Amino acid sequence: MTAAEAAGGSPHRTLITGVIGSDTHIVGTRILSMGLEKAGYKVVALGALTPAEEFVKAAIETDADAIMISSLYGQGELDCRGFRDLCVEAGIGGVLIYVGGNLVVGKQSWAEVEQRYLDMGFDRAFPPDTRLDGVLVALAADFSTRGQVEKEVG
Ligand code: B12
Repeated sequence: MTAAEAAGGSPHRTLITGVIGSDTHIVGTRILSMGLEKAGYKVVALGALTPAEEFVKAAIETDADAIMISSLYGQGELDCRGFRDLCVEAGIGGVLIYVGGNLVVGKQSWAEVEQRYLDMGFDRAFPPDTRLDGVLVALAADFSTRGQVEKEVG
C-alpha cells in the first residue's frame, strides 16, 4: 500500500507542482514533489520561475487532478491573484488548487493569510514548515469528496 493510500487517498492521481512567478526558491517544491511521488502520486514538476499560465497549461495537457503552487519570496499574493479565474477561463475551473511556502511578506497572522488565499479561490493554503503527512491527508480528504468530472466545472 502506498503512503497516499494509507492516508486514504487514491493513486493514479496526477499533481502539478512548481514555484510561481519570479521566485527561484526550488528546495521546497523539490522535497514536496519527491514526497508526493514516493507516496504514490504521479507528479509533474515544473520547478522554479513558473508563470501562472504554465501551471494551467500543464494541468490541461496532463489532465491533472490538482495544482500545488509554491511561493517563498513574498510576492505570492500578487502572483496568485486571479489564478482560479485562469483555470475557469481554460475550462478547468474545478481543479483542486493548493498553495504553500512563505506566502506573505514578513510575519502575519496565519489565520488571516490563509483566509486571503481561500478568498482568492484556493482550496487550501499551507503555512511554512508544512509536513508531507498533513498534505497527504488533505489530498485524500479532498479527492474523496470531489469527482474527476468536477475539474471541468467552472
Ligand atoms: C535558501 C533561501 C534562498 C536561496 C534560494 C536558493 C534556491 N534556488 O532555492 C537564495 C539565496 C537564492 C534566496 C534568494 C532570495 N530570498 Co530566500 N530564502 C532562503 C531560505 C533560507 C530557505 C528556503 C528553503 O529552501 N527552505 C527549505 C524548504 C524545504 O522549505 P520550504 O521552501 O518552506 O518548503 C516546505 C514547506 O513550506 C512546504 N511547501 C512549500 N511549498 C508548498 C506548496 C504546497 C502546495 C504545499 C502543500 C506545501 C509546500 O513543503 C516544503 C517541504 O517541507 C528562506 C528562509 C527559510 N528559512 O525559509 C529564505 C526566504 C524564503 N528568502 C527570502 C527572500 C526575501 C529572498 C530574496 C527576495 C532576497 C533578496 N532580497 O534578494 C531572494 C529572492 C530571489 C528570487 N527571485 O526568488 C525571505 C522571504 C520573505 C517573505 N516571504 O516575506 C525568506 C523567508 C528569508 C527571510 N526570513 O526573510 N533565498
